[in-house]
Amino acid sequence: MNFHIMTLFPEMVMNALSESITGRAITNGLISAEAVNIRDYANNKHKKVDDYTYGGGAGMLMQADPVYLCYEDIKRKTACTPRVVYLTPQGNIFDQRMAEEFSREEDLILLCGHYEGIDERVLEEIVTDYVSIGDYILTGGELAAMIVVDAVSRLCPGVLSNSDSPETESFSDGLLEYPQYSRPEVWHGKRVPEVLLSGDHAKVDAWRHDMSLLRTMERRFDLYKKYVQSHPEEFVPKKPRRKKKKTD
Ligand code: 6GU
Repeated sequence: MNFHIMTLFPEMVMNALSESITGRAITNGLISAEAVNIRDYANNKHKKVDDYTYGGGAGMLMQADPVYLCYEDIKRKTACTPRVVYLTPQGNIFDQRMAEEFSREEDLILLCGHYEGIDERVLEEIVTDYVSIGDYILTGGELAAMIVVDAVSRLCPGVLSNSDSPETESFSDGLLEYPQYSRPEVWHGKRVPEVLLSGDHAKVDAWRHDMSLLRTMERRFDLYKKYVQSHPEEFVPKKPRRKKKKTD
């Protein structure tokens, strides 16, 4: 999968992506990431890419032409016309389902805005997806783009080792992860739960599932409700036991 990030701060993006798991995936050729500097497409000697907004008001706007020329240049390198994700607080909220959908693309363009935004006319022509990472305002789209690239790349084949395959984690089944423990067996007087030392894999799996359910109920009741609705068979009430009659 190839990520193309359109930005005024290419170093910020590349520095983050070249570390850790995404960095290893790039080195191993499992994904590629290029940050393309929109400023390189400014057609004036001062490399200016922003201007005042028509109608007045505070702030500057990124102009249409540099963004468009940058997009056209990226498109020359891709086989098909890629989706263009514009990172904006006005977008659909990014979630695991969206990450899975993006991970099926060959190329993905991420467009990062700055200042007060981007001229609407170029957005109309090139953007296919408006995406937000949550209900708060960032200074620019770069951090949001890095989050999208991170979440999508870990779903690409080979990026994670088998032992931490994405299917066994939070959200793959709509539940939060169960608590985990490593050595030592006792730390600050706290023992590792006995069942995890039992060697009984069925029991361990059942315990982990119960803990996932409990944790999801306590911490994310919205996700818990969804899970109960989509797994009704798990919540069939047991036949009530007949009450013993009091004899005295
Ligand atoms: Cl995608 N961009 C900006 N600037 N702020 C945000 C955001 C994106 N998502 C949440 N807040």
